[in-house]
Amino acid sequence: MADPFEIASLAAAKIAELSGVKSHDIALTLGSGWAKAADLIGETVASIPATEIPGFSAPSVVGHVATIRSILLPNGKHALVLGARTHYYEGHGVRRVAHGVRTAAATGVKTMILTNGAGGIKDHWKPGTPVLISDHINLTANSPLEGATFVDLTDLYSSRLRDLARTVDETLDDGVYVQFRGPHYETPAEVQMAKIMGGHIVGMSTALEAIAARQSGMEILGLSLITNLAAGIQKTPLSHAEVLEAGREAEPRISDLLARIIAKL
Ligand code: 8IG
Repeated sequence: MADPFEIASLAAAKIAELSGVKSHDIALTLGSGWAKAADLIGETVASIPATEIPGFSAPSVVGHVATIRSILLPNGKHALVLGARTHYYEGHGVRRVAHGVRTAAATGVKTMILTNGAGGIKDHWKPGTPVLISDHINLTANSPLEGATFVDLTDLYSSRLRDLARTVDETLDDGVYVQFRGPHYETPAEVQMAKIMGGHIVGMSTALEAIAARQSGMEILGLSLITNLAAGIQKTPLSHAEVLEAGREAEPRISDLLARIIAKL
């Protein structure tokens, strides 16, 4: 199979060709609840169906929009918005999971913003609360890195960028993100395990992407929208419909937060 970094370069070249933007400065992966941020951060220069870019394919989850957008920010910087995340649980392997992040790096991006919808373990968090990711625990038993690639993950979720986010909203709490494989949600016992391990947020996407982003040398900001309390923390069963509803309800507020953070980068 072709080298994943070569496919990422091909994807970056295609984005440059179709958008007319030679290089990008910032990239965002927008998870559940965060999609409206793309409309607020600047002027859309190009909106490209992900299927036109090498290495991307149609997403499998309703509510995940498969477009890649180039946005001109008010400060003159260029942002690449990846609306086409591939989740590990889709079963296409870690190369496909890392492709968006590697493509961003190949377009010149130095700051990678990873957002997601996730479950909360801290019981005072309410659905609709945005939180900063401070670190992660990767429970997928996999890595996007291949071979003897020993990448340091200290301060993976940049403390500099977390501090900067708190200049926009000083009330932002943070937590350790625990990535499970999914696509099932956790059992209450698994949530208790994650809590005992030091976790505060449960999700299915961001840890593997962050590792790939660090390998590519980007600085990372991770943001979770707590759309539900994790299984057993909330007493009622989890439902995807409830998750989407919490996302929709919080969307204007968190999109505005993200736009204001990006303006400071
Ligand atoms: I949205 O409770 C969302 N994504 N693993 N657990 C996991 N992923 C999630 C959850 C959750 N909620």
